[in-house]
Amino acid sequence: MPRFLIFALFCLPISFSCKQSPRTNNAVEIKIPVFNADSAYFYTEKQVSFGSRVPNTPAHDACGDYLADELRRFGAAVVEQQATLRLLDNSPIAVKNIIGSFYPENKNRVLLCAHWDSRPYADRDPDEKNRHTPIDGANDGAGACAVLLEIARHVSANQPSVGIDIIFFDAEDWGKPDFPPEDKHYGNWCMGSEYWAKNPHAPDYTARYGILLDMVGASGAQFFKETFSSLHAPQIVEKVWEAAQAAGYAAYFPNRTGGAIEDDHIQVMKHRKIPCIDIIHYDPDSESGFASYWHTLDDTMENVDKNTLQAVGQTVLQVIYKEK
Ligand code: AHN
Ligand code: ZN
Repeated sequence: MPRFLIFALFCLPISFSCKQSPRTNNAVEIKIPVFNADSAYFYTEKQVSFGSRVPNTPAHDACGDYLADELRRFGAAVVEQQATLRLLDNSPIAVKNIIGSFYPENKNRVLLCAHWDSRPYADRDPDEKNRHTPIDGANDGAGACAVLLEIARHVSANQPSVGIDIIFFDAEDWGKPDFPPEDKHYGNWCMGSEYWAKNPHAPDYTARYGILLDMVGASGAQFFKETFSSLHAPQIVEKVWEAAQAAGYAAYFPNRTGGAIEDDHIQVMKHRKIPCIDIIHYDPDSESGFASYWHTLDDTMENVDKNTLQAVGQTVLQVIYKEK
């Protein structure tokens, strides 16, 4: 047999196999971690166990220390941004935004955020005598922070292609109460995120995009496409709803329009110019739009469902581990 033929025969299978091998041969395929809802449920319970996390109370400060310590335990670089803000009666509230940065050397960043404070009054409670009592905020606050802590645990163990910043915003829930306020001892929504967005923990801080979680733990919750998110960050909305489908949670993320909610994502977009969406349990067809536990003494652990935490947590993991 001529030498060139032997050479050609020897090469053939190799050239075939080369053609068939994927182009991304040397790129490492990143596996999507499995979100653990038991762990998220535990982080929710832990926050609630401190008591209502209302600024200027010991429960608030103790829970803030817990959240910052957990982020540090997962290896994040943590900034505890403290500020004194003022209510309408000019009384001071000591607030703390808690920022945990993973892989700070990576310039391609994604911001994940939630508020960690709880509402100082159950102003939507059916029983009038409860309306001045602070809420547990198991869903309205704690559940979303818990999902982010569980994501932090995975991000620290398995490096995604993007760097991740997790921000727990304070003083989100000081909006004007539903009862006629005798005094002006209340503030605005989103006071902590407004402060951070105007005074970021790192000068000129930016990220490709942000995802805000708000009330992501209730049984039967569904997440509709929030209107400000769809208007100002439509690609991120699509990315997240497609990720939910890919993760098997399309039923939790229907292709439907929700309400237009003033929430922390507005501050992030307005003052930091980072497109940011809000994953929020809000149904425009229901009476208040929010679930019946909302801003009542019923916002307790009994209304937290591991399946909902799982759907949201796994969807967000799907999004960040699919990033290049
Ligand atoms: C408004 O009701 C305008 N925003 C509510 C945002 C919120 C309160 N999220 C949780 N608690
Ligand atoms: Zn609230």
